[in-house]
Amino acid sequence: MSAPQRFASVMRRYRLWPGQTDLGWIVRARSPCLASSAHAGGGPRASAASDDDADSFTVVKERPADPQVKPPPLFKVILLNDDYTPQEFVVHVLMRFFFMDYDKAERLMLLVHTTGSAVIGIFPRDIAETKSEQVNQYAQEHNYPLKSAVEETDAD
Ligand code: TYC
Repeated sequence: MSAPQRFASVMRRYRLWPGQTDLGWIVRARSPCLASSAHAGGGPRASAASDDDADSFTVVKERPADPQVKPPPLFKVILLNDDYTPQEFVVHVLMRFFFMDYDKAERLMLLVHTTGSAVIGIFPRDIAETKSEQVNQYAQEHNYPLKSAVEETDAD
């Protein structure tokens, strides 16, 4: 018996079929070409799987994505303008802590300078808080009043 035929017979014996929902789990063959042959009761021999390829017969039960589980919330790091921090220092901070190239850092610095504030990055909470803290501490160490803040993004 070929690998696809043996797979089809296992699937029939246990009354499994590809995509079957079984107590909230989805039954799937690991090899897609074997999975499709299960319906046909054999079908063409899978070219990629040999007869003694044990993996050919692995039936994977996947738990479907739980619609109740939301992705983790994201947080904005917002840079605030002030009248004293030198522009070049702000550019340097954006390059150092946010890995921006010079042009992007300069553009964002000018946006903050002209509008009062701008989002300079969006991250999971702990990363956003760490980056904001790094900016504020680094500015303080250099005796500049530069400040950043963290704000949750709108959840939609
Ligand atoms: N407004 C500052 C100046 O003119 C420059 C500056 C830009 C400061 C952005 C803070 O987040 C800032 N020197």
